[in-house]
Amino acid sequence: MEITNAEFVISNTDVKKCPAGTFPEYAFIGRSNVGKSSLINMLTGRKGLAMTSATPGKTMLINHFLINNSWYLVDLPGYGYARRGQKGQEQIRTIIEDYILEREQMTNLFVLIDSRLEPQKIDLEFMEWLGENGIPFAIIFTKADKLKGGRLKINISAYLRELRKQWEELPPYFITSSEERLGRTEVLNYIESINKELNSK
Ligand SMILES: Nc1nc2c(ncn2[C@@H]2O[C@H](COP(=O)(O)OP(=O)(O)O)[C@@H](O)[C@H]2O)c(=O)[nH]1
Ligand SMILES: [Mg+2]
Repeated sequence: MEITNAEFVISNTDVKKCPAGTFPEYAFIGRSNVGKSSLINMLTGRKGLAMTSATPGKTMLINHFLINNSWYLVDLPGYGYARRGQKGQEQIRTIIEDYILEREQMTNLFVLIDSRLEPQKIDLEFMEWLGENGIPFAIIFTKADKLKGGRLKINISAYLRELRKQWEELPPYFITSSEERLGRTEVLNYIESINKELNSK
């Protein structure tokens, strides 16, 4: 799939104010700094797209981008950002949970994981929560270009090994680098295959 059109539609904190209609939504989430904005820009091929909503103070928002006039890419607030303080983090949690649990158009969630790091408790617990609530998700390992030699493979294998302790069947996963545009085709094809499946129903 090629992205021929990408436009910012709306930012808000209230799931009820998200766009009306039935277009499927693919949401992106992860810890702050995991590379979410960069990935969204890389996937859409629009350098400043995710930045339009990344001005300070707006980072707690649900951002909708309409892609090819047929589906939405949704940028969710990053979780686990200690500098926001306890109250800020709880507000974020409510926004995220409301969107994920209540938004019927939410078709697939992409959970971004920094490929350089060991499995983090916050991410594992978040995915466990997704499983408990039957939320369809896939993993996107980010910043693959930062790992040299065999390190990338070793880290991904270790991560999958950790996941197998929790999951009988592993979620789909993608390895990406926004810097090198790695994984772009794979992620977009995955979205396209789900869109096709939805259209055929
Ligand atoms: N080398 C490299 N750096 C990246 C990549 N993706 C993001 N970064 C850097 O990581 C930092 C955080 O990225 P950003 O997209 O703002 O993360 P966000 O907070 O999750 O939206 C920035 O300095 C980016 O330039 C990547 O694929 N490769
Ligand atoms: Mg960002």
